[in-house]
Amino acid sequence: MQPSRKIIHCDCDCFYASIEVRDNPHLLGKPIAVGGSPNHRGVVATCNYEAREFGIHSAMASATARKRCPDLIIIRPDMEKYREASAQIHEVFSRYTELIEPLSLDEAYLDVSDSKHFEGSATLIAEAIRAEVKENVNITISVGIAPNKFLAKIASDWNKPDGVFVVTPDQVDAFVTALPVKKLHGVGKVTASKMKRLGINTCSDLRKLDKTQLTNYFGSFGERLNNLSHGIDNRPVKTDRIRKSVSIENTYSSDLPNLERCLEELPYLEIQLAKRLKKLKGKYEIRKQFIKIKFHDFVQTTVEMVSNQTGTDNYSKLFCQGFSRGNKPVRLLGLGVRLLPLNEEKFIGKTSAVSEKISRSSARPTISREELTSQNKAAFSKKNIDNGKADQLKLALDS
Ligand code: DCP
Ligand code: MG
Repeated sequence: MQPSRKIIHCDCDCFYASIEVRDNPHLLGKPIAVGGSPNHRGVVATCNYEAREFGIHSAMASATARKRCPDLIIIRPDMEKYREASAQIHEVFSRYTELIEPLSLDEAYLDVSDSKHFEGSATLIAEAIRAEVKENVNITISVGIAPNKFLAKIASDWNKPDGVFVVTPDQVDAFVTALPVKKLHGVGKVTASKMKRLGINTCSDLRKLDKTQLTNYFGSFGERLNNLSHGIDNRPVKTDRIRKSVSIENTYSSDLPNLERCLEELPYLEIQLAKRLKKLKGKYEIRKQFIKIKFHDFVQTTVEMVSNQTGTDNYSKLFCQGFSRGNKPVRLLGLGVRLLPLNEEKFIGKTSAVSEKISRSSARPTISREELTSQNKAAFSKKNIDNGKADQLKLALDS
């Protein structure tokens, strides 16, 4: 039998909002959100726990958030600041192990099974990380400690904010038995309500079904459900990450009335995409190009084509095709590429966490272009991509 692993999942509490409160102490105790303006179809990126009391959450329209809490203070994101804090946090992690799988700016898995710190006590390592993050970055971070990633992630959420929760190997069985199925990664609203109809509310209910029954009900997810319901998750902490796609999207504060206006937006979107792709240069090859259109009535469509490079002509064609499916005003446009790692062998069997990350990043809110300051507008030139000024663009459009 393999020795039990020690996995820590670290996740900062209301990350962007914590940084804003840290830097503006007069905000302490008040409900705040970080996101776009309610007058420009902005979206909440996150909010502090005071605001969560009003039912506000990430990805909610800022206008709805303001309705739920008229005193809500909405702050525009400052990505530079969050990136800097993120680098400091990840630096703290790296003092305790080399086996780190970063999931986002504020979140990572650490495998400390072989760490020499604190005589290998994962609990003491986690406490030291929390203390150092508080000391160096002046925000709180919650941690979960467990023998695998799935349980560590649930555990970090268990006592949030500023919390710690440990699931020791001996406790796994009891912990999982009582766990509501909606806590399982991959069980979204649709699967959860299907399970409810079947009388499955906890992992203990799931365990009553055998693998075949689970596969009959839930397809290829059935086998994983069977493992999770027994507390089994053998996924390693992966220090190499692969991306399957890169994309950017923009929500417009007033609808784009026709195809011509959509095509006019294409160069701006391409600049942002190019900036993201530049970071991945040499690691991936482009497999496909795709576009996304969300019409004013929220009906959305994506169109893709096989291509090994990005090209305005291709994107124009895709926009024409996508637009013709609705022929109505457009509220959101997106551009992207699907990728293949150049050194594929290195990544074999390492794809699941990436889809996790991608689904998360696609939920990120966009801020309308009309909210750009004139300074930001100046960053809209291909030249500026190379001298770094396009960061302002990203901040304004894609925070
Ligand atoms: N984020 C975003 N859009 C989303 C979700 C998150 O822009 N739909 C950003 C803002 C968050 C940060 O990513 O501060 C980290 O995301 P988390 O899911 O970890 O959320 P928080 O750290 O804000 O809150 P929690 O305390 O629940 O972890
Ligand atoms: Mg967080």
